[in-house]
Amino acid sequence: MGKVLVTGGAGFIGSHLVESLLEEGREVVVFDDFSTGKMENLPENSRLTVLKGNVGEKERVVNLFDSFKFDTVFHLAAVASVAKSVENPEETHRTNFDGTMYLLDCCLKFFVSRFIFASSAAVYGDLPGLPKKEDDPVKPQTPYAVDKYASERYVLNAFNLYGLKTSALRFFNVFGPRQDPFSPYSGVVSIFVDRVLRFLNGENVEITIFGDGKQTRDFIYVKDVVKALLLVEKSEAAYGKVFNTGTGKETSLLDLLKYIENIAGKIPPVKFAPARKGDIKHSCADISNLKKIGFSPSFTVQEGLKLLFECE
Ligand code: NAD
Ligand code: UD2
Repeated sequence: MGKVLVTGGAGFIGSHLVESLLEEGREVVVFDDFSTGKMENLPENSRLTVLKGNVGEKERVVNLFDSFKFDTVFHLAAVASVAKSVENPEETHRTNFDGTMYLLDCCLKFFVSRFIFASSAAVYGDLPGLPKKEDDPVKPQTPYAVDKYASERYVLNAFNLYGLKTSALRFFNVFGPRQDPFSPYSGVVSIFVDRVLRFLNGENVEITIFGDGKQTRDFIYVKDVVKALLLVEKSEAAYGKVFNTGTGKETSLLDLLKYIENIAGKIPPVKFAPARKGDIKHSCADISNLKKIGFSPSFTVQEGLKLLFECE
Protein backbone atom coordinates (compact mmCIF):
# COMPACT_ATOMS: atom_id res chain seq x y z
CA MET A 1 0.00 0.00 0.00
CA GLY A 2 1.28 3.47 -0.88
CA LYS A 3 1.73 6.40 1.44
CA VAL A 4 -0.61 9.24 2.33
CA LEU A 5 0.54 12.78 1.58
CA VAL A 6 -0.75 15.55 3.84
CA THR A 7 0.16 19.01 2.57
CA GLY A 8 -0.05 21.54 5.38
CA GLY A 9 0.24 18.62 7.80
CA ALA A 10 2.18 20.65 10.38
CA GLY A 11 -0.71 23.11 10.74
CA PHE A 12 -3.69 23.20 13.06
CA ILE A 13 -6.12 20.91 11.18
CA GLY A 14 -3.42 19.00 9.28
CA SER A 15 -1.65 17.84 12.44
CA HIS A 16 -4.89 16.38 13.84
CA LEU A 17 -5.45 14.57 10.54
CA VAL A 18 -1.90 13.18 10.64
CA GLU A 19 -2.51 11.88 14.18
CA SER A 20 -5.63 10.00 13.06
CA LEU A 21 -3.97 8.60 9.92
CA LEU A 22 -1.13 7.24 12.07
CA GLU A 23 -3.70 5.72 14.44
CA GLU A 24 -5.16 3.92 11.40
CA GLY A 25 -1.71 2.40 10.89
CA ARG A 26 -0.90 4.33 7.72
CA GLU A 27 2.41 5.63 6.36
CA VAL A 28 2.24 9.42 6.22
CA VAL A 29 4.33 12.10 4.52
CA VAL A 30 3.84 15.70 5.64
CA PHE A 31 4.83 18.39 3.16
CA ASP A 32 4.78 21.83 4.72
CA ASP A 33 6.71 25.08 4.38
CA PHE A 34 6.32 25.79 8.12
CA SER A 35 5.09 29.32 7.44
CA THR A 36 2.43 28.81 10.12
CA GLY A 37 2.85 25.10 10.80
CA LYS A 38 5.10 23.87 13.59
CA MET A 39 7.24 20.79 14.04
CA GLU A 40 5.99 20.45 17.63
CA ASN A 41 2.43 19.97 16.31
CA LEU A 42 3.54 16.58 14.99
CA PRO A 43 4.17 13.36 16.90
CA GLU A 44 7.33 11.26 16.66
CA ASN A 45 6.44 8.15 14.71
CA SER A 46 8.43 5.75 12.55
CA ARG A 47 5.60 5.81 9.96
CA LEU A 48 5.76 9.61 9.65
CA THR A 49 8.10 11.49 7.30
CA VAL A 50 8.18 15.28 7.55
CA LEU A 51 9.49 17.35 4.64
CA LYS A 52 9.90 21.08 4.34
CA GLY A 53 8.75 22.47 0.99
CA ASN A 54 6.48 24.89 -0.82
CA VAL A 55 3.47 23.64 -2.81
CA GLY A 56 3.79 26.75 -4.97
CA GLU A 57 7.14 25.53 -6.40
CA LYS A 58 6.34 23.18 -9.25
CA GLU A 59 9.72 21.45 -9.45
CA ARG A 60 9.72 20.77 -5.73
CA VAL A 61 6.25 19.21 -5.97
CA VAL A 62 7.24 17.02 -8.93
CA ASN A 63 10.32 15.96 -6.98
CA LEU A 64 8.15 14.96 -4.06
CA PHE A 65 6.00 12.69 -6.22
CA ASP A 66 9.16 11.27 -7.83
CA SER A 67 10.47 10.27 -4.41
CA PHE A 68 7.38 8.60 -2.90
CA LYS A 69 4.49 6.47 -4.11
CA PHE A 70 1.31 8.10 -2.81
CA ASP A 71 -2.13 6.44 -2.79
CA THR A 72 -3.94 9.37 -1.25
CA VAL A 73 -3.32 13.10 -1.08
CA PHE A 74 -4.98 15.39 1.46
CA HIS A 75 -4.30 18.93 0.27
CA LEU A 76 -4.60 21.27 3.27
CA ALA A 77 -1.62 23.57 2.70
CA ALA A 78 -2.77 27.15 2.25
CA VAL A 79 -2.27 30.67 3.41
CA ALA A 80 -5.29 30.27 5.68
CA SER A 81 -5.49 33.95 6.63
CA VAL A 82 -8.00 35.94 4.58
CA ALA A 83 -6.32 39.17 5.75
CA LYS A 84 -2.96 38.01 4.33
CA SER A 85 -4.59 37.17 1.00
CA VAL A 86 -6.04 40.67 0.82
CA GLU A 87 -2.64 42.23 1.62
CA ASN A 88 -0.70 40.05 -0.76
CA PRO A 89 -2.95 38.44 -3.38
CA GLU A 90 -0.20 37.49 -5.83
CA GLU A 91 1.92 35.60 -3.34
CA THR A 92 -1.00 33.84 -1.67
CA HIS A 93 -2.35 32.86 -5.11
CA ARG A 94 0.87 30.92 -5.75
CA THR A 95 0.16 28.80 -2.70
CA ASN A 96 -3.62 28.72 -2.67
CA PHE A 97 -4.22 28.20 -6.38
CA ASP A 98 -1.02 27.27 -8.23
CA GLY A 99 -0.14 24.78 -5.50
CA THR A 100 -3.44 22.97 -6.08
CA MET A 101 -2.78 22.82 -9.84
CA TYR A 102 0.70 21.34 -9.38
CA LEU A 103 -0.60 18.71 -6.97
CA LEU A 104 -3.52 17.75 -9.21
CA ASP A 105 -1.20 17.44 -12.19
CA CYS A 106 1.18 15.21 -10.24
CA CYS A 107 -1.69 13.05 -8.97
CA LEU A 108 -2.65 12.36 -12.59
CA LYS A 109 0.90 11.76 -13.83
CA PHE A 110 1.84 9.54 -10.90
CA PHE A 111 -1.47 7.60 -10.78
CA VAL A 112 -2.55 8.64 -7.28
CA SER A 113 -5.93 7.06 -6.42
CA ARG A 114 -7.52 9.67 -4.17
CA PHE A 115 -7.33 13.48 -3.79
CA ILE A 116 -9.10 15.42 -1.02
CA PHE A 117 -9.10 19.20 -0.91
CA ALA A 118 -9.71 21.59 2.01
CA SER A 119 -12.05 24.30 0.73
CA SER A 120 -13.84 26.90 2.83
CA ALA A 121 -17.26 28.29 3.70
CA ALA A 122 -15.71 31.59 2.56
CA VAL A 123 -16.84 30.68 -0.99
CA TYR A 124 -20.45 31.55 -0.01
CA GLY A 125 -19.56 35.15 0.85
CA ASP A 126 -22.35 37.26 2.31
CA LEU A 127 -25.27 36.02 0.20
CA PRO A 128 -28.46 35.60 2.23
CA GLY A 129 -30.06 32.23 2.89
CA LEU A 130 -29.23 29.72 5.60
CA PRO A 131 -28.32 26.98 6.11
CA LYS A 132 -25.95 26.90 3.15
CA LYS A 133 -26.31 24.01 0.71
CA GLU A 134 -23.43 23.01 -1.54
CA ASP A 135 -25.31 23.99 -4.71
CA ASP A 136 -26.35 27.41 -3.38
CA PRO A 137 -24.92 30.39 -5.26
CA VAL A 138 -21.41 31.41 -4.23
CA LYS A 139 -19.86 34.86 -3.88
CA PRO A 140 -16.15 34.59 -3.18
CA GLN A 141 -15.28 38.11 -2.04
CA THR A 142 -11.57 37.90 -1.19
CA PRO A 143 -8.47 36.53 -2.95
CA TYR A 144 -8.56 33.67 -0.43
CA ALA A 145 -12.15 32.78 -1.30
CA VAL A 146 -11.58 33.10 -5.07
CA ASP A 147 -8.56 30.79 -4.91
CA LYS A 148 -10.45 28.27 -2.78
CA TYR A 149 -13.40 28.30 -5.15
CA ALA A 150 -11.28 28.04 -8.31
CA SER A 151 -9.16 25.28 -6.76
CA GLU A 152 -12.26 23.42 -5.66
CA ARG A 153 -13.72 23.52 -9.18
CA TYR A 154 -10.48 22.26 -10.77
CA VAL A 155 -10.31 19.52 -8.15
CA LEU A 156 -13.91 18.35 -8.74
CA ASN A 157 -13.66 18.64 -12.53
CA ALA A 158 -10.60 16.38 -12.46
CA PHE A 159 -12.95 13.51 -11.59
CA ASN A 160 -15.26 14.07 -14.56
CA LEU A 161 -12.53 15.03 -17.02
CA TYR A 162 -9.69 12.69 -16.10
CA GLY A 163 -11.14 10.12 -13.69
CA LEU A 164 -9.04 11.21 -10.70
CA LYS A 165 -11.09 10.36 -7.59
CA THR A 166 -11.39 13.78 -6.05
CA SER A 167 -13.51 15.39 -3.32
CA ALA A 168 -13.56 18.73 -1.55
CA LEU A 169 -14.79 19.80 1.88
CA ARG A 170 -15.92 23.31 2.70
CA PHE A 171 -14.84 23.77 6.30
CA PHE A 172 -16.96 26.13 8.40
CA ASN A 173 -15.50 27.60 11.63
CA VAL A 174 -13.07 25.00 12.93
CA PHE A 175 -11.77 25.16 16.53
CA GLY A 176 -9.65 23.05 18.82
CA PRO A 177 -6.17 22.51 20.24
CA ARG A 178 -3.19 23.93 18.31
CA GLN A 179 -5.17 26.71 16.63
CA ASP A 180 -2.96 29.78 16.73
CA PRO A 181 -4.58 32.61 18.77
CA PHE A 182 -1.93 35.25 18.06
CA SER A 183 -3.30 37.10 15.03
CA PRO A 184 -6.30 39.43 15.41
CA TYR A 185 -7.82 37.36 12.57
CA SER A 186 -7.27 34.03 14.29
CA GLY A 187 -10.38 31.98 14.96
CA VAL A 188 -12.53 33.65 17.59
CA VAL A 189 -12.59 30.55 19.82
CA SER A 190 -8.78 30.44 19.99
CA ILE A 191 -8.66 34.16 20.84
CA PHE A 192 -11.32 33.99 23.55
CA VAL A 193 -9.80 30.87 25.15
CA ASP A 194 -6.32 32.43 25.09
CA ARG A 195 -7.62 35.57 26.82
CA VAL A 196 -9.47 33.55 29.46
CA LEU A 197 -6.38 31.45 30.24
CA ARG A 198 -4.24 34.58 30.55
CA PHE A 199 -6.86 36.18 32.78
CA LEU A 200 -6.89 33.10 35.02
CA ASN A 201 -3.09 33.49 35.19
CA GLY A 202 -3.53 36.97 36.60
CA GLU A 203 -2.87 38.96 33.43
CA ASN A 204 -4.73 42.17 32.78
CA VAL A 205 -6.56 41.28 29.54
CA GLU A 206 -9.97 41.80 28.03
CA ILE A 207 -12.18 40.17 25.42
CA THR A 208 -13.40 42.22 22.47
CA ILE A 209 -16.66 41.45 20.74
CA PHE A 210 -16.95 43.10 17.34
CA GLY A 211 -20.63 44.00 16.88
CA ASP A 212 -23.42 43.01 19.25
CA GLY A 213 -22.28 39.41 19.82
CA LYS A 214 -25.48 38.09 18.27
CA GLN A 215 -23.68 37.05 15.11
CA THR A 216 -23.65 33.29 14.71
CA ARG A 217 -21.22 30.74 13.31
CA ASP A 218 -21.25 27.01 12.75
CA PHE A 219 -18.35 26.04 15.02
CA ILE A 220 -17.00 22.55 14.42
CA TYR A 221 -14.49 20.78 16.65
CA VAL A 222 -11.32 19.83 14.79
CA LYS A 223 -11.72 16.09 15.55
CA ASP A 224 -15.05 16.16 13.72
CA VAL A 225 -13.37 17.77 10.71
CA VAL A 226 -10.85 14.91 10.70
CA LYS A 227 -13.71 12.44 10.98
CA ALA A 228 -15.33 14.03 7.91
CA LEU A 229 -12.07 14.02 5.94
CA LEU A 230 -11.50 10.30 6.59
CA LEU A 231 -15.12 9.41 5.88
CA VAL A 232 -15.07 11.28 2.58
CA GLU A 233 -11.80 9.61 1.64
CA LYS A 234 -13.33 6.16 2.06
CA SER A 235 -16.65 6.92 0.35
CA GLU A 236 -17.09 6.11 -3.35
CA ALA A 237 -20.25 8.23 -3.31
CA ALA A 238 -18.01 11.23 -2.58
CA TYR A 239 -16.06 11.17 -5.84
CA GLY A 240 -16.31 14.47 -7.71
CA LYS A 241 -18.34 16.05 -4.91
CA VAL A 242 -18.01 18.89 -2.42
CA PHE A 243 -19.27 18.67 1.17
CA ASN A 244 -20.15 21.36 3.68
CA THR A 245 -18.26 20.51 6.83
CA GLY A 246 -19.89 21.91 9.93
CA THR A 247 -22.31 20.68 12.58
CA GLY A 248 -25.45 22.20 11.11
CA LYS A 249 -25.93 24.27 14.29
CA GLU A 250 -25.47 28.00 14.80
CA THR A 251 -23.93 29.44 17.96
CA SER A 252 -23.84 33.14 18.75
CA LEU A 253 -20.71 34.75 20.19
CA LEU A 254 -22.66 35.61 23.34
CA ASP A 255 -23.56 31.94 23.82
CA LEU A 256 -19.99 30.93 23.02
CA LEU A 257 -18.77 33.17 25.82
CA LYS A 258 -21.41 31.76 28.19
CA TYR A 259 -20.19 28.23 27.47
CA ILE A 260 -16.59 29.31 28.05
CA GLU A 261 -17.51 30.99 31.33
CA ASN A 262 -19.32 27.82 32.48
CA ILE A 263 -16.16 25.82 31.90
CA ALA A 264 -13.55 28.31 33.11
CA GLY A 265 -15.54 29.68 36.07
CA LYS A 266 -14.82 33.31 35.15
CA ILE A 267 -13.91 35.40 32.12
CA PRO A 268 -12.11 38.73 31.66
CA PRO A 269 -14.03 41.97 31.13
CA VAL A 270 -15.86 42.05 27.80
CA LYS A 271 -15.61 45.13 25.57
CA PHE A 272 -17.91 45.76 22.61
CA ALA A 273 -16.40 47.36 19.49
CA PRO A 274 -17.95 48.21 16.10
CA ALA A 275 -18.59 45.22 13.82
CA ARG A 276 -15.71 44.39 11.49
CA LYS A 277 -16.02 45.64 7.93
CA GLY A 278 -17.42 42.88 5.72
CA ASP A 279 -18.29 40.69 8.70
CA ILE A 280 -20.99 38.14 7.97
CA LYS A 281 -23.89 38.20 10.43
CA HIS A 282 -24.90 34.54 10.33
CA SER A 283 -23.35 31.37 9.00
CA CYS A 284 -24.51 27.78 9.15
CA ALA A 285 -23.94 24.66 7.09
CA ASP A 286 -26.54 22.30 5.70
CA ILE A 287 -24.73 19.00 6.24
CA SER A 288 -27.32 16.64 4.68
CA ASN A 289 -24.85 15.53 2.01
CA LEU A 290 -22.17 14.68 4.53
CA LYS A 291 -24.79 12.87 6.63
CA LYS A 292 -25.80 10.80 3.58
CA ILE A 293 -22.33 9.28 3.50
CA GLY A 294 -22.49 8.49 7.22
CA PHE A 295 -21.31 11.61 9.04
CA SER A 296 -22.63 12.91 12.30
CA PRO A 297 -20.64 15.24 14.51
CA SER A 298 -19.36 13.62 17.70
CA PHE A 299 -18.88 16.85 19.65
CA THR A 300 -21.19 19.73 20.52
CA VAL A 301 -19.57 23.15 20.82
CA GLN A 302 -19.64 22.79 24.63
CA GLU A 303 -17.98 19.37 24.50
CA GLY A 304 -15.32 20.63 22.10
CA LEU A 305 -14.65 23.63 24.36
CA LYS A 306 -14.29 21.35 27.39
CA LEU A 307 -11.70 19.24 25.57
CA LEU A 308 -9.89 22.35 24.43
CA PHE A 309 -9.61 23.63 28.01
CA GLU A 310 -8.36 20.23 29.17
CA CYS A 311 -5.54 20.41 26.59
CA GLU A 312 -4.46 23.92 27.55
P1 NAD B 1 -2.83 26.46 9.35
O1 NAD B 1 -2.24 27.76 8.94
O2 NAD B 1 -2.59 25.99 10.73
O3 NAD B 1 -2.39 25.32 8.34
C1 NAD B 1 -1.94 25.55 7.03
C2 NAD B 1 -0.64 24.79 6.85
O4 NAD B 1 -0.17 24.97 5.51
C3 NAD B 1 0.48 25.31 7.77
O5 NAD B 1 1.13 24.22 8.38
C4 NAD B 1 1.41 26.07 6.83
O6 NAD B 1 2.75 26.08 7.29
C5 NAD B 1 1.23 25.29 5.55
N1 NAD B 1 1.54 26.06 4.32
C6 NAD B 1 1.18 27.33 4.04
N2 NAD B 1 1.66 27.69 2.83
C7 NAD B 1 2.33 26.61 2.34
C8 NAD B 1 3.05 26.37 1.15
N3 NAD B 1 3.18 27.31 0.20
N4 NAD B 1 3.62 25.15 0.97
C9 NAD B 1 3.50 24.18 1.93
N5 NAD B 1 2.84 24.37 3.08
C10 NAD B 1 2.25 25.57 3.29
O7 NAD B 1 -4.40 26.57 9.06
P2 NAD B 1 -5.57 25.53 9.27
O8 NAD B 1 -6.65 26.25 9.97
O9 NAD B 1 -5.06 24.25 9.81
O10 NAD B 1 -6.03 25.31 7.76
C11 NAD B 1 -5.90 24.09 7.06
C12 NAD B 1 -6.71 24.19 5.77
O11 NAD B 1 -8.09 24.33 6.08
C13 NAD B 1 -6.34 25.39 4.90
O12 NAD B 1 -6.40 25.00 3.54
C14 NAD B 1 -7.42 26.39 5.22
O13 NAD B 1 -7.60 27.30 4.16
C15 NAD B 1 -8.61 25.47 5.42
N6 NAD B 1 -9.71 26.05 6.21
C16 NAD B 1 -9.54 26.28 7.56
C17 NAD B 1 -10.61 26.79 8.30
C18 NAD B 1 -10.51 27.03 9.79
O14 NAD B 1 -11.54 27.36 10.42
N7 NAD B 1 -9.37 26.84 10.42
C19 NAD B 1 -11.83 27.11 7.67
C20 NAD B 1 -11.93 26.89 6.30
C21 NAD B 1 -10.88 26.33 5.59
C1 UD2 C 1 -14.07 32.84 8.89
C2 UD2 C 1 -12.60 32.54 8.59
C3 UD2 C 1 -12.11 33.50 7.57
C4 UD2 C 1 -13.00 33.51 6.35
C5 UD2 C 1 -14.44 33.82 6.77
C6 UD2 C 1 -15.37 33.71 5.58
C7 UD2 C 1 -11.44 31.64 10.51
C8 UD2 C 1 -10.53 31.92 11.65
N1 UD2 C 1 -11.78 32.71 9.78
O1 UD2 C 1 -14.14 34.12 9.47
O2 UD2 C 1 -10.80 33.09 7.21
O3 UD2 C 1 -12.93 32.25 5.72
O4 UD2 C 1 -14.86 32.85 7.73
O5 UD2 C 1 -16.66 33.95 5.94
O6 UD2 C 1 -11.80 30.51 10.23
N2 UD2 C 1 -14.69 38.21 16.62
C9 UD2 C 1 -14.83 38.95 17.79
N3 UD2 C 1 -13.74 39.13 18.57
C10 UD2 C 1 -12.51 38.65 18.26
C11 UD2 C 1 -12.38 37.89 17.06
C12 UD2 C 1 -13.50 37.70 16.27
O7 UD2 C 1 -15.92 39.43 18.10
O8 UD2 C 1 -11.56 38.86 19.02
C13 UD2 C 1 -15.90 37.99 15.79
C14 UD2 C 1 -15.73 38.33 14.34
O9 UD2 C 1 -15.94 39.68 14.09
C15 UD2 C 1 -16.81 37.43 13.73
C16 UD2 C 1 -16.81 36.20 14.64
O10 UD2 C 1 -16.18 36.61 15.83
O11 UD2 C 1 -18.05 38.05 13.78
C17 UD2 C 1 -16.07 35.02 14.07
O12 UD2 C 1 -14.77 35.47 13.67
P1 UD2 C 1 -13.66 34.49 13.06
O13 UD2 C 1 -12.55 35.34 12.59
O14 UD2 C 1 -13.36 33.41 14.02
O15 UD2 C 1 -14.39 33.77 11.87
P2 UD2 C 1 -15.18 34.37 10.59
O16 UD2 C 1 -16.38 33.49 10.41
O17 UD2 C 1 -15.42 35.80 10.70
